[in-house]
Amino acid sequence: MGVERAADAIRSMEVRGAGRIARYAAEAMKKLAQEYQGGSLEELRAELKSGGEKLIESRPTAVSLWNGVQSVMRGSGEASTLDDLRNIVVRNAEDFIDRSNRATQLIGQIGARRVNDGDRILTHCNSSVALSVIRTAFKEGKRISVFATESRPWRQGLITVRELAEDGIPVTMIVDSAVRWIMKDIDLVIVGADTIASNGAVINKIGTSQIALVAHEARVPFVVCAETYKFSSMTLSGKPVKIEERSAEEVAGSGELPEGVEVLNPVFDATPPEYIDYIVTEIGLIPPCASYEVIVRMLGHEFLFENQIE
Ligand code: RUB
Repeated sequence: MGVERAADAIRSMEVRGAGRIARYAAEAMKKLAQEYQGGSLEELRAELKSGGEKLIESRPTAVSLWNGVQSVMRGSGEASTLDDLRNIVVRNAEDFIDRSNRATQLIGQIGARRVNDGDRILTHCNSSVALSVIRTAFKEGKRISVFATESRPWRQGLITVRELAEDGIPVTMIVDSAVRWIMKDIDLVIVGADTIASNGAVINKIGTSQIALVAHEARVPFVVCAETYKFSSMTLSGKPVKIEERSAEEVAGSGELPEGVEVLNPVFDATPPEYIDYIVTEIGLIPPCASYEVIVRMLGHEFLFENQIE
């Protein structure tokens, strides 16, 4: 798997979901370092830099990708030999992947404590960490059931219902527009995140903010599950989160629309912090207003400002 191929797989959504793409990018950087045939430290450094940039550009919204690549490259500037650089990159990539997998498990355990026996849970799109909470609660013997949105246009809801059904978890699929209708029967909403801004706003699959609004109206707790590498230090240094727009063909096939009709296909939206009850991370359950603290504690001021202010 070359870096170009890995970036294509992420762009085309062959590999998708903020956590998965970050681990996949880390693996691609590791392979690049391991398979480099040349003998020049500077050449490998340049290849890693351009490879990392290609991976980051492949999906512009998920900061997990940026944080994943940064984690792989951390300390690489100090390498004085080719072997040093290779070892740093390989070790960092393996650490990042391990940390990410471990975080998914921990979030499951922490989040499951807030799931009650008999809860009817609504989830949106397909989030591995949100599903980790649901699976853990189910394994603990809680008799839960899940409502999963279809998540047009890409229909990630089909992946969610398949995964839950395979685990024997009772699951019902609904169309996205049925969310307000079903909310009266829901006890808890659990979703994932692609990016969390320093003010606690959560960027996740398009439609998440509507669900949060409806949950707020119905007084149903709205919970976000996210590893700490989904928090964006870039938002702290003032950079807005770019919302990815994908092609019109994902919404309507060719010939389905009259001539001249345009299609807008934004694939993520931002849920304001006031609609979020809490965020489940691997370092604990936090209120959205603690996002600033998470960013600073995980990455540190020096890292933030040395790397992000040009
Ligand atoms: C996936 C999506 C998921 C987050 C979190 O969008 O919005 O909720 O990425 O997923 P897409 P995870 O299908 O466009 O990538 O918890 O698995 O990281």
